[in-house]
Amino acid sequence: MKRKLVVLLGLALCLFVALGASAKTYTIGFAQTGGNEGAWRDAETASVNAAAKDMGINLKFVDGQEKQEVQIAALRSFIAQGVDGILLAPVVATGWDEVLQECKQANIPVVLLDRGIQTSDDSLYVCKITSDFVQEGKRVGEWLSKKMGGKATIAELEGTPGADPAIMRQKGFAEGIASYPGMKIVLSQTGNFNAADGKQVMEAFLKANSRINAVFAQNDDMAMGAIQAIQEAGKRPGKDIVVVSIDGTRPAFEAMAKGTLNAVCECNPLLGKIGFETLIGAINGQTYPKWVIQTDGLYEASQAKAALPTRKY
Ligand code: GZL
Ligand code: ZN
Repeated sequence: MKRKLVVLLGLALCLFVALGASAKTYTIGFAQTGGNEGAWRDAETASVNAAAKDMGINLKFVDGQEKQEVQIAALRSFIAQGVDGILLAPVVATGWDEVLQECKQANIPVVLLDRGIQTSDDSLYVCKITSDFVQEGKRVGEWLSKKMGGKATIAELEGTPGADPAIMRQKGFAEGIASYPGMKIVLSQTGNFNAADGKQVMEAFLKANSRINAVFAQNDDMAMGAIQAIQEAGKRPGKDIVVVSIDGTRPAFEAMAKGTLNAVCECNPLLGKIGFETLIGAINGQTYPKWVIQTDGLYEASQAKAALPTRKY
């Protein structure tokens, strides 16, 4: 009899805890990089919105306009509103310590979504959820080296200056081509991770050096701009000039199917669910490894048609 009572009480307690946990509506602030970036960023924002809806989360979204000061102001407004947790997609890697200290003092956990930061104090954030950007750059660098037979005149389109993926992809690509002395980067400049700037910079590159026969774009949007610039200059992207990039968005797969883009390394933008789950875990006292790595595949043009129907972004 006594044992039965204990079991019943135990069950009741479990039910109470379960109901309590599921009944809680979390208010989460999301400081997105924002601005005029393209397909990848849109896919990530859509993923966060869909997950918030699915999971019954009260989401406060701020478009950071690609400015760190706007994102810092967003974090401070999230603190003032008393949110339960924060997702931050840091537009640049440095300069976050002060505001993250304020979040910590307010007991609001912060999960870094899709980009890391540079700080001497790891305790200022729960973890970063990103792909391995060095690896991405390295893989396309190696692929390009093989494709070009170890010899190419390369133009590089860099991402937003100071952004974690821009820094790391540049490093990785350099590693990927390092063992091929004939692979030479002759021009490298930022296209700010967007198509319009990518196009403009590529136009200037083509005027500056007529021997460019390979382009490494640090994201798909800039690659799309570069492809347009190459076509307008009367050359064939994918043939006269080999183009590789990173992200694996639908426009990139469509370009590969057409043969204007040669290869792409994926970078998963569907981070909404894992972002919220991690944050809610942290709110409830769970700890995580500092880097929750997303794994990516490398695709070349010949695989694009078959892959297109199942692409999720
Ligand atoms: C990757 C991310 C990058 C994408 C770009 O996690 O931060 O930023 O590759 C985006 O397309 O601008
Ligand atoms: Zn983009």
